[in-house]
Amino acid sequence: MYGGGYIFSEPTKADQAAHVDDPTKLAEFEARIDRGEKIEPHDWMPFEYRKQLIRLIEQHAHSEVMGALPEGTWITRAPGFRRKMILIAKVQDEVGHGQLLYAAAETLGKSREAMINDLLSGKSKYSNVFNYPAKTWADVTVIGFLIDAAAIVNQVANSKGSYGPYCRALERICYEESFHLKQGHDAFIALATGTKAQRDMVQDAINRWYKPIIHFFGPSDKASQHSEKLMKWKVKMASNDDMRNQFLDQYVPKVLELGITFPDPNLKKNADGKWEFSDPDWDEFKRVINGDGPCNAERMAVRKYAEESNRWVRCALMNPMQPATLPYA
Ligand code: BYC
Repeated sequence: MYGGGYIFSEPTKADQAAHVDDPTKLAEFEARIDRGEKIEPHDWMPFEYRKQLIRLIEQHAHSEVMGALPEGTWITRAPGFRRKMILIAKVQDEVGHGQLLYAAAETLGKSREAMINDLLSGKSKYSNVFNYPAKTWADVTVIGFLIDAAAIVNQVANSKGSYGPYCRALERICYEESFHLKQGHDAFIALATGTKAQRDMVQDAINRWYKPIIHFFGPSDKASQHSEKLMKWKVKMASNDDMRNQFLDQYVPKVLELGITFPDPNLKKNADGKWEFSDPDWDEFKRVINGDGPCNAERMAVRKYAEESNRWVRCALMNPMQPATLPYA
């Protein structure tokens, strides 16, 4: 349905458990990684490296596409024509990022159709943050400013990683995200320096988005299942806690300088440079990433509707020789 002609059959759990990589090839591969070389699609790679990359890039692609939804609902309601035009362009960019990332994941052998099916069936995850509602225009400014900033911290680090197609996609995405961040910051400042009602609205949005943003970088390093392997193979270039810390370092001051506060009395930077914060309720994080957040059902319903109602476009593209049934003009 999506083209590409890739052949991929999901390995069974038994196949995975039985798989052993050739030790000589594995050693050569790891030496390449240690030398900082890029791995390309035609190169030999360990089974687990391929599997982890598919998981991570696919989740990232889904996050971009699902991430277009909360902001997308505000296009018609954005305040003024200028903000509407900017938001249309931004939402379009996010979907384009999904396109780039699906293409990068396809180089590893999983078809786009299989990825979309796994999203729609709930098998694949996507970023926690897009399962929260964008209730007011201030939420859109928080997404554009702080979620995009958080994404940039993650993506700039990982664009220096080992898998060529993912790194190149991330580099391109980061250029666009930098514009998104600037527009989000600009819209955030406009509210934070506006009337009392506008300031209250932006404070309320920060109060609601603080926890999901802390969750965005994933569980603590101690609880992270995949970090060790991914960092060894330079897919992840910084740990979850380090990325979260870098984000807090860069962006907490930018919020506080506008007189907006965070709903956590324990948020502070220690002398060792590490940020401390209250327990952000990791049970809530687990519920949200496993399908039981405030907006999971709604987001999936919208995605399923789009998939179904646009099926005819994909069918038409897959069959260019179909004679036209209507005159062209
Ligand atoms: N949300 O072992 P861990 C954007 C899962 S969109 C959901 O630490 P890992 C934008 C994790 O998958 C860009 N699930 O995982 C778009 C794993 O579950 P599975 C969003 C999460 O992979 C529109 C389990 O928890 N960015 O910028 O080593 C508008 C254990 O975690 C999350 C990306 O997608 C989460 N937040 O590290 C505006 C970046 N965190 O798979 C903006 C790509 C963890 O075993 N992803 N989980 O079932 C990554 O870099 C990494 O996956 C993470 C987690 C750092 C997020």
